[in-house]
Amino acid sequence: MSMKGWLARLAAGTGLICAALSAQAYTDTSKGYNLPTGVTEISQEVFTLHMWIFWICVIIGVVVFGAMIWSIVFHRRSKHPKPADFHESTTVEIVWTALPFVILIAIAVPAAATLIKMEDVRDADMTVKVTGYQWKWHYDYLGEDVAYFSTLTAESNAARQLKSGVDVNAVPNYLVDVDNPLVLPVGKKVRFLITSNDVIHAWWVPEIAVKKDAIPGYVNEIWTRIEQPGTYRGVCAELCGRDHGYMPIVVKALPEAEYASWLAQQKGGEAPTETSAIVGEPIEVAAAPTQTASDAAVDAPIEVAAADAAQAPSKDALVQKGESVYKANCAACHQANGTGLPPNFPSLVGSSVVTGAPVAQILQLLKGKNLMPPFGHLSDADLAAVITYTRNSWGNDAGIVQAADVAAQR
Ligand code: HEC
Ligand SMILES: [Cu+2]
Repeated sequence: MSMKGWLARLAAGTGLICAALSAQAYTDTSKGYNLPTGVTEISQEVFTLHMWIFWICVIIGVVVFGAMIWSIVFHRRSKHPKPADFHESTTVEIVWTALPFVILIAIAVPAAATLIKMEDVRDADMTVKVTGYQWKWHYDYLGEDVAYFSTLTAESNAARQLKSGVDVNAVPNYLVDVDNPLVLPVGKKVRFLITSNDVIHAWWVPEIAVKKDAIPGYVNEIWTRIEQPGTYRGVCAELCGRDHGYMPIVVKALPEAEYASWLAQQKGGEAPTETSAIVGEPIEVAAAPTQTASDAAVDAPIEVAAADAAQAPSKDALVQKGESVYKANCAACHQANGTGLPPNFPSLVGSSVVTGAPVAQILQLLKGKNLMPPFGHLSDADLAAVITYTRNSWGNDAGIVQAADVAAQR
């Protein structure tokens, strides 16, 4: 084939591939190769900017490589054994200085406008403080008295363990699902205050175009206004240690009325909503007023009077909730079946601490011990549940612990 024919084919082929890729990019943005267009005004602006700059780069690439290839092919030595020897063209110098300048301005002006908009957190309708932890997120609805942790679902967490034997393709939303998603209203300007409790994390949800570092000692600001109800997933975007890949983010955007009732429910501490069914109500449950904090009361499993059942959960409820708290927080060291990884991580099966007086176990969980980190950041209710779970699993039978018992030791 002649050189010309070959070039024509190459050009046609490249054109087809480009066309196919860009069609793909525009139609299937969530699963394709491109950025998602997202569900906020800003995310759409970011997407448009991205495409605009992408095509500028494509044109520059085609022109530069085109000139290069053209020169290489048509001015090769066999064709032009005696090269032309011109230099210094003022016109060319001016053109190739002015043109990039114009292109950069054409990129910078709209990009700066969007950046300024992103930073403008004034007149927010509500504020959520987002705190990164190794390896989970904490959400605090400022002024609402609603705050909770959001961790990888027990299902994903169990499946990810070495030799879990679970087919991860069968786990829905494997590694991008959490127990308690961040619930936000649609159409409201939500300001985020983003910080960290330990190392640098980054809170990133592509579909709402929010990506901000969470730095200990600093509070970064950003905002969003979600336009479409739905579930939007993200991940921590700053390498933050061993489990960096296991602290996903889920934002659930609800229509305003639904959001309002969800919020009311969180404040009332009512039955867990469907969004938090796995770990139970994410609020810090106030100490149940029915119990005294004396050691006697702690030692003896407390009979829950029917009238107080709403306040102090039953053994079954505690064990059920405790299991998911355990899977999320303890199983990595003590293993799902409680046998631990001796000699470093002791077995909880028949452990004297687990089967002994609850106070010792409560204190060990609140304060930590040697290699075991403290778990004081968990709510009283979660701690009571997980302690009850360990006391009543794997053959252990050592009574229950309520939130008030935990509160008494804080
Ligand atoms: C990072 C690993 C790690 C995690 C996570 C962890 N533990 Fe431990 N745990 C330990 C280690 C290490 C010890 C032994 C501490 C010692 O005595 O030096 C221990 C001891 C214990 C003991 C006392 C056992 C005994 O017989 O001495 C209990 C009870 C316990 N852990 C419960 C829990 C619960 C409940 C959780 C989850 C909320 C949890 N642990 C999470 C590492 C861990
Ligand atoms: Cu992180």
